[in-house]
Amino acid sequence: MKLIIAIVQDEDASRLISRLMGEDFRVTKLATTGGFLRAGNTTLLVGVEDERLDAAMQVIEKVCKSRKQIATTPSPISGTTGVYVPYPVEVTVGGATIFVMDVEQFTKI
Ligand code: 2BA
Repeated sequence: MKLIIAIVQDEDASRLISRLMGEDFRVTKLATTGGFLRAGNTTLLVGVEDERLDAAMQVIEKVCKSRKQIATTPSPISGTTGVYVPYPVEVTVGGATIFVMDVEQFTKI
């Protein structure tokens, strides 16, 4: 068994959960925050049998879109002054950041 940890944009989360559930995957949704943008994103935990891993990955790939975002992020003016000013940055976020892990044990009690 594998555990998919998929970090996706909030805009894609609802549709992705519906699609995964529709294909009989089990999903847990976590409200998370990206370290760089300090903005909300969604992390999904999906436990899948090895033979269904590819199918789950295909659903994620189909639903999740990459988007450009302008973000204002704090950055030091100088390393020594300790003064921080916001500045705009354009970043491309997603489609999805995915970790796939081997599951040592899966138990429901
Ligand atoms: P954030 O950390 O808020 O990052 C949002 C987007 O900002 C990233 O999109 C990337 O395009 C950009 N970015 C991140 N760190 C950067 C940096 N140091 N310099 C310049 N640009 C930077 P994605 O790569 O698609 O990541 C989307 C979200 O996935 C991230 O949100 C974070 O929550 C998660 N993530 C990505 N890689 C990760 C990793 N290796 N470990 C844990 N979480 C990760």
